[in-house]
Amino acid sequence: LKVRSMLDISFPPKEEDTSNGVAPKLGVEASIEHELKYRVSANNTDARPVKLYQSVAWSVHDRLVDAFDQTQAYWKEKDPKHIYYLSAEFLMGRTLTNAVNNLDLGGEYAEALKKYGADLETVATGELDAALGNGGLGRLAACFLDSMASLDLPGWGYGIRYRYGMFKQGVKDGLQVELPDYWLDNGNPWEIRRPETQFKVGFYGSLEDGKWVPGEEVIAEAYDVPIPGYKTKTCGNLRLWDALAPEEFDLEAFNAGDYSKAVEQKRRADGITAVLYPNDATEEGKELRLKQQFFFVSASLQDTIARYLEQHKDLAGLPDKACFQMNDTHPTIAVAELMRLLIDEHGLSYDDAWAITTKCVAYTNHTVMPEALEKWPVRVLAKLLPRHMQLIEQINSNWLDSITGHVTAKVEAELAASDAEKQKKAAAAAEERKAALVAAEAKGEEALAAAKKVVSEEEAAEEKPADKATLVEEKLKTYSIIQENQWTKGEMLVNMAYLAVVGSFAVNGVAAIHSEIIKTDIFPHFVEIFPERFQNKTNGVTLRRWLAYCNPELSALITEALGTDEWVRDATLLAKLKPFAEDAAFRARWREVKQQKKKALAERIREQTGYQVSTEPMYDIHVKRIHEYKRQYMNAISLIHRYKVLKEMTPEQRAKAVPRVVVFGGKAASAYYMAKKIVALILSIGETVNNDPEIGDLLKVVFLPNYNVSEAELIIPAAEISQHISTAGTEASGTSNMKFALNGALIIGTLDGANIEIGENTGFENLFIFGVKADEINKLREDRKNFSDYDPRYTAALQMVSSGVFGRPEYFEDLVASITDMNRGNDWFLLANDFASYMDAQDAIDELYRDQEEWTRRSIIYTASNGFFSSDRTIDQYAREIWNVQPTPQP
Ligand code: B1N
Repeated sequence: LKVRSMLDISFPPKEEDTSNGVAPKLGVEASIEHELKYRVSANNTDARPVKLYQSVAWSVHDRLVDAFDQTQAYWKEKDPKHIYYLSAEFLMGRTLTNAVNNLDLGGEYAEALKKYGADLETVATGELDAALGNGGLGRLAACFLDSMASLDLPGWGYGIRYRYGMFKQGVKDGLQVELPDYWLDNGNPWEIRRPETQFKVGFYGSLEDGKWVPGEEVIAEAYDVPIPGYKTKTCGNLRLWDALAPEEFDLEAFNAGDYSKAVEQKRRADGITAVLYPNDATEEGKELRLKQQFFFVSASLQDTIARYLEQHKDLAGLPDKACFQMNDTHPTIAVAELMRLLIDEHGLSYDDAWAITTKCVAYTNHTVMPEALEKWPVRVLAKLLPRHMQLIEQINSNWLDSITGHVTAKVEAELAASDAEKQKKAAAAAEERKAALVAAEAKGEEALAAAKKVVSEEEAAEEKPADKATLVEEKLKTYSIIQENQWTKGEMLVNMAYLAVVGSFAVNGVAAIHSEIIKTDIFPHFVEIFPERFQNKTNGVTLRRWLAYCNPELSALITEALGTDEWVRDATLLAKLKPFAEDAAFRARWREVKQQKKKALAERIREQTGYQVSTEPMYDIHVKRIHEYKRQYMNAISLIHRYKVLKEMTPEQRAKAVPRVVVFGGKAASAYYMAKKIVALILSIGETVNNDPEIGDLLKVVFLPNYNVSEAELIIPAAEISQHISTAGTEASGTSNMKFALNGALIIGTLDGANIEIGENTGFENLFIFGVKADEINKLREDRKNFSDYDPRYTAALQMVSSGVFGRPEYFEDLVASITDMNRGNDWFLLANDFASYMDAQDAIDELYRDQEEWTRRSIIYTASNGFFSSDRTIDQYAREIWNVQPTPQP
């Protein structure tokens, strides 16, 4: 439904080939000048760096628009099947460097900027990060867009244009503070507003004669963000939706003199796209969040169907032209919304609509953490989306009907199997009872009476026949999309992951181990019904941003060694680097690059924290969202121990110690109590250790605030060791592990997520692997130890926290309790179990670092071994094995 009418203008016939803007006809230099003068009007100001950035960005923008228009026109003409990547998050970071280099204009822009005495790298820092995501899940979506365009795959991302992205993290009085991230502050040259593309999205209301009459409507308006592929003509699209109040309602209210009603509507619409929820691998269950989800899903599906119907009549053909990949459960309402659109708006039957939906929709699971598996109360869904709730009930009842036969057969088989067993047991029990009676009889009247009572109770219990119907009903409940809340009895919940599995033709996990765990622990009963639906697609990262552009020095070295830069497109070529690991001269140059990147990080640390760190020590990096399962806390405890050991050393011993700079970074969700305390603990340890004159350069503990994509681009190339130490079985994949490995950082990690596949590719002997395995976790959780059994180093370190060595002992009391007190967390993530082997791994790291030749050799092996983790490989697998979408490059 296009709600805005266009003025009736006839455009002149399109020119052949390029140029619908002015700037591309100008050379790069002239276009920057043009933008500086006219777009940002910098001539009479002291052309501040931000203005120069803006001009360069607008100049690049015009070139992007050309590529974008041509690609989209070509795809429209060829009409290939498209992939639509539905995601509540796209963590894009900065765009300038990526766009310039993907368009292969790096040389030209560098040349043009000389006139201003600037280089591209510096100009690029004028851009604010687009942080429309929390962490790995959102960044993965951004990497996927880059790979889709680079592989010439017809595809769009669909999401939300949040006006406030992920909060800015500051540090005040040793605590995290959250500041608003108004990323659109300087304007955004990378988006194109499309006021001509608007759709209505309804909420609330009621069903009248089976038809949904929404009680509130907002307008979704499109913004397009061109996504240039790497050295290809292809330019994909990320379409983000903004929410507007419907004008006709506004007008009505104004006319009726109801100003406050009009304002209220605007406020409600604004609220939908105002801010990204800052939760990573947790969910809050807020109604506004569901509103956001439905808002962008509905607009995206309406948009796709509208474009499909421009070129096709019969919606039965939709699955040949469109596939919707749901990035986690956040867009899962798509299953119900696609059904509604097909049935209510386009007149299809339920069965036809279901056949189409289940051929169009696929689902990626990103977590097994129970608190992140979305479950919406039926009450909330029925109020906000009454028609969708009705459809979900119908979907569920059809689903349960379809498997009743299977479940009944399963129950019968179980009954039969246990029957023989039971009979055996019953016979044995009867024997026992007989013997007991005989024995009791010998003891006298009183004992006999007591024994008879026990016998009759036992017999009664045993003879209760297993009621098949009840068993079937109980078992069916475990398959049901709608379930009772196990904590709040009586409250019914919609399990969005189950809805996703039932509605999708493919379900995948994001690393090999994770894809197994979802089959065995999360969806085992669904696997029984459709085993072929479950797949693995191991995550990947784009080598453009995460190696070529963030580490140009290392890239130049790789290109020189391989004699080509083709590895940027074909990451498997990195394997050819292996022999260079044996070349001492090459190793020296490799080390030089690392030193250079360490220097840049040291400079950043000084700027941001005031700490002066040397570039000589080992750079040990632990950056990712702060979460108990990721165990930054365990690292912190190990550092307390390290500090204690250093303090106790003689000067001679200290001279032999291996110095380290340990850098932490990561945001704690604003409502995540323990995570915020972990940040505070790290800050406090740094405060004590870094100011201890006895320690000097032997140990620095730095918390670098506001970890985000741009900081990561600076930090990762500087790392010598990186930490990925989640409790086995909890981190679905991890993606920074891949980035670190590709930049030649060694890994200390558990057998979790993609660490395992990195180990397989690199050779496990080259990683520092420690800790218990995923399949031991459940048992270990059951028999957690007493505090007194813990490793003495661990106990002593915690004692130091409690006794106030790092200040604020009361503040850290419940953090300590969470891993030592049976009733207050009880060490759910098993820090105590892994601590000793973690320390062994740390010792091995120190030992290896003494041998710089061997260390560098391994570093090169890491880069050479991990081309597999290019998101080009991941996307190629999605395209072939799930989407059935073909590369469609322009000639
Ligand atoms: O997705 C990444 C994985 O590499 C990480 O291991 C995984 O933790 C991450 C609710 C999430 N899983 N779930 C989320 C994010 C936001 C939210 O509101 C859950 N993020 C992940 C990419 O596969």
